[in-house]
Formats: sequence, structure tokens, C-alpha cells
Amino acid sequence: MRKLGLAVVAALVLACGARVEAERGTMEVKLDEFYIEPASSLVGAGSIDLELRNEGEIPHTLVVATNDGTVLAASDAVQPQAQQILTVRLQPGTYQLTCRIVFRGDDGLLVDHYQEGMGTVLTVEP
Ligand SMILES: [Cu+2]
Repeated sequence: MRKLGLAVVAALVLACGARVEAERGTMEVKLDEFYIEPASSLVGAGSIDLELRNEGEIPHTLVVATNDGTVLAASDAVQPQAQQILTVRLQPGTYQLTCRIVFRGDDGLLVDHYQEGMGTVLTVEP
């Protein structure tokens, strides 16, 4: 009976392990005016393909940076309704996901997507 119990536990661990690995490899990140919405704010360490999906009406970017400002990965401008893959390798810790589009409008006022709300924190666990 004890052996059977161990086998069941081992099977569950293997099944869960495979599922977690699959989820760690890819994550959708929605971009819109003016927010960044990752499918999860918590991912496992390693290489991850961020599937950027711009659901807004203006271009956006995604920059992945450490808390001291080191940029680890940055997308090109993602056009409205377009998608782009941004691959980044992450160690355990916390990272800033931001859109870095900044421009001065015709009225002379600065528009900074980050200041408008396009910033969120991604936590990476071992
Ligand atoms: Cu933006």
C-alpha cells in the first residue's frame, strides 16, 4: 500500500512538473491604453517567450528591466492589433515591465506611456 502511495505521488509530481514547464516557456502580455497586463505576475526562472499583443489603438513597446534599470530585453514598437514575441532569460527576482514610448504632442505636452500607467512588476521564482 505504501509503495502504491509513493507511485501515485511520483506520478502527480511528474504530471505537475510537465505542466509547469510548459507554462514557464510562454506567456501572453496584453498592451493597451494605458496598461500592461501579463497573463501572470509570477513566473518561473529561465527563458520565456513573452507574446506581446497590442489590443490598443496606438503603438506600444515592452521593456524588461531590473530594478536598477538594466534593460534585459526590449521589443520594437508593436503596432495596434499586432503581435510580437520578446524572448528573455530571467533569474529569480523582481523585474519592471514598462512601455517606453515618450513623445511631445502637437500641443507641446509630453506624453509618457509609463507615466500614463504602462508599468507593472513581474516576479520570477526559482
Ligand atoms: Cu505604450
